[in-house]
Amino acid sequence: MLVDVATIKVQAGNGGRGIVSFLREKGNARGGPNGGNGGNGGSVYLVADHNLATLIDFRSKAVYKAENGAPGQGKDMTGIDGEDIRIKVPTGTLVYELDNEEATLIGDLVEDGQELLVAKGGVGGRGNASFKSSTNQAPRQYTPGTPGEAKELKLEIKLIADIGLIGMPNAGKSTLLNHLTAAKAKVGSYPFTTLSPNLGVCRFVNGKEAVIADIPGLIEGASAGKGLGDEFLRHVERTRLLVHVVDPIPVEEDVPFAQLALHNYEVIRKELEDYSAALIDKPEVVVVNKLDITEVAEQFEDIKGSFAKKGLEVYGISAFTGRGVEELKLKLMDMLDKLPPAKPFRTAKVVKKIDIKDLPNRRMVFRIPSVEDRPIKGR
Ligand SMILES: Nc1nc2c(ncn2[C@@H]2O[C@H](COP(=O)(O)OP(=O)(O)OP(=O)(O)O)[C@@H](O)[C@H]2O)c(=O)[nH]1
Ligand SMILES: [Mg+2]
Repeated sequence: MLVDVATIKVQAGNGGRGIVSFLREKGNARGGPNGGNGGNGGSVYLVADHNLATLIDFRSKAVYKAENGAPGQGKDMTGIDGEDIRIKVPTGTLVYELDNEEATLIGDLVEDGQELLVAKGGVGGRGNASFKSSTNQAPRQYTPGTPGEAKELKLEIKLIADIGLIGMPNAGKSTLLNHLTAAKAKVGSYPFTTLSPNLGVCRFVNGKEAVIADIPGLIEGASAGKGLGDEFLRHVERTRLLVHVVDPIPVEEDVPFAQLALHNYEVIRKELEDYSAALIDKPEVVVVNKLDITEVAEQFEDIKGSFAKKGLEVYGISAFTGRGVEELKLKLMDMLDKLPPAKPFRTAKVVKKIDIKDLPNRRMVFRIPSVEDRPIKGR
């Protein structure tokens, strides 16, 4: 089964502390302050990679930690920055921050190589050298680094495709995908052959291409968990249009094809509606499949008529022989041309990397007492 949801923890590195140090060399007993600043902690980024298709790797590892910044050193040396880590996720991953059961969408990695900063590394503290001023020639102050951010994230893949194929099991969705694209999706004469989404690329006569997603079949009650449930619908949420594949062949002999086809269509529409308002409003092309079967061909005019009464246009095809598929392709090409491009749910922003100048709050300044400051014991 496709693993398309995962929960992970990310922990950025802490900033290293600044240190207190003075120049000590022969002939210069009271050298100036030279305690360096701490290094910045490493940050955690997510990076979209189209080579990945699932979130299965996230099941075995739960916490992703970036390195801490090193403390500052004498001789004005800044501590070494902790290394950032970049975690690869499939393109099409939505990232939610979890906080007390609440999930807030913080990014949507829709393009290959897109990066999202998910946990910012802590800032290194200030060494005493940075506190030197005309009035404070021998500062003994330093600041600790700030802690790195820690977050719990929910990752969720929503495939990025132009067209989604939906319909009941056995309607011929995978057969149609294979006909329209070079995909080799499994086809079977039994329901629920497809267990996880298949993708293919269709090339149109105008030279443009469209990504088509074929998802597992839906049945009545899918929104209540029947069959394989309706969670796969998330993979057609981003599509620009749906192709609803209708199987007109009745299981019971005496039901007229036309009546059954429309009934099946409406059952699926109800499931889409229960899933989300956005899906029911998506542009749709209705396709009646299996026109190579004599009875279907004979009753196609009736089928068309029953849909027309509801104001719906249908395309008759045989995904098996390819009949009507070229016309369908032209229709899809035309519709896609008029539809806006797929939009991400939220643009992933890469927050600027941290800078040592983002100095920590003044109140965090610590001071190492000098020898003179220390109370003298026993007096
Ligand atoms: N005669 C005929 N059979 C077809 C046609 N299209 C598909 N089939 C057959 O119908 C059965 C189901 O096809 P699939 O493509 O696996 O159907 P599906 O909609 O992907 O089914 P699920 O993955 O189970 O949801 C297979 O036996 C196909 O060979 C067609 O145009 N004509
Ligand atoms: Mg299938």
